[in-house]
Amino acid sequence: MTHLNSQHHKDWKHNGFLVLPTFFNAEEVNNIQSWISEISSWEPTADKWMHHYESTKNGARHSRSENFIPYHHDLNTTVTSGKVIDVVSELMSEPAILYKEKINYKYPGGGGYAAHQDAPAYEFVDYHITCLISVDSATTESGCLYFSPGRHQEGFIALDEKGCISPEVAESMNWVAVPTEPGDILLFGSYIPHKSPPNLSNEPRRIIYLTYNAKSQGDWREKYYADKRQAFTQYANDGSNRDSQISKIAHFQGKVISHAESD
Ligand SMILES: O=C(O)CCC(=O)C(=O)O
Repeated sequence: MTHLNSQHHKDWKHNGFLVLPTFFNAEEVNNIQSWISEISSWEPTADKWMHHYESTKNGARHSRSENFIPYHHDLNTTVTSGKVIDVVSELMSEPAILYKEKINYKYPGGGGYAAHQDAPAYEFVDYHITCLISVDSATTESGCLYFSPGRHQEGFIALDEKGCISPEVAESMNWVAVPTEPGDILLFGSYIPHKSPPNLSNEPRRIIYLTYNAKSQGDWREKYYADKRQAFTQYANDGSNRDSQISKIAHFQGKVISHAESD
C-alpha cells in the first residue's frame, strides 16, 4: 500500500520535510499517549532505557527518554512494522530499519533546540529519515519545529564547535514554523536544518522521534546506544561538561539536571 502521492514526493524533494496530517486516528492517538505516559513512569536503568531531565519553571521534568522500543511491545510493533516503516521505506525507495528512537517531552517551560542538522549526531550511516509523531499539539507557543526549506541538499552547514549551525549563519537563514496536531506525522531527513523554541504554553508538547536508515546499510541500533552510553560515561569523567548535553551535539537549550537532582 502506498501512503504518498506525486505531490508528496515533490514536496519532500523540494523542501526536505513533509507533514502527513492525521496519519494516526483518535484511538491510535489515545494508545500512543498512554504508552508515552507508561514509558515516562519507568525508573531509570543503567543498561536499558535512558531518561534525561531538565529544570523548568514547574520544577524538574523529563526532557527526553530513549532506547525504550525493545521494552514496550505495542510501541515496538507500531514502529517496526506497518504504516510508519512503510511510509519511511517509501521515501527511501528501499526497506528501512529503526536506527534510534526518542521522546522529547518539552513540558511547560521546557527548553528549545538551537539550529542544527541531525547528521553530525547520527554516526555509522550517512543518511537517515526521522518520522516525528505529534503526541500533543505542537504550536509556535508550545515549541513546534521550524525548518529551513530546501537547505537539505547542501551537506553540513556552518558546523560550529557545538555540532550545531553557527548562530550567525542560522540567523541569516529562512525558517518556517511547522505546527502539528496529535496523530500528525512529520518526516524529515538528517541534513535538513531545524530548530525549536522553548515551551511558553501551559500544556505539554510531547513528540516521538523515530529515526531510520536504509536496511541495506545494516542494523546499527544497538551499536548506536552502546556508543552513546560509553560517550556519556566518558563525558561525566573528562571534565568537559559535555554530560550536560542530551546528545553528542550541544543543541539542547534547557537546563539539564541529573536523575538525583530531579527527585
Ligand atoms: O523536540 C524538539 O523541539 C526538537 C528536537 C530536535 O531537533 C532534536 O532532538 O534533535
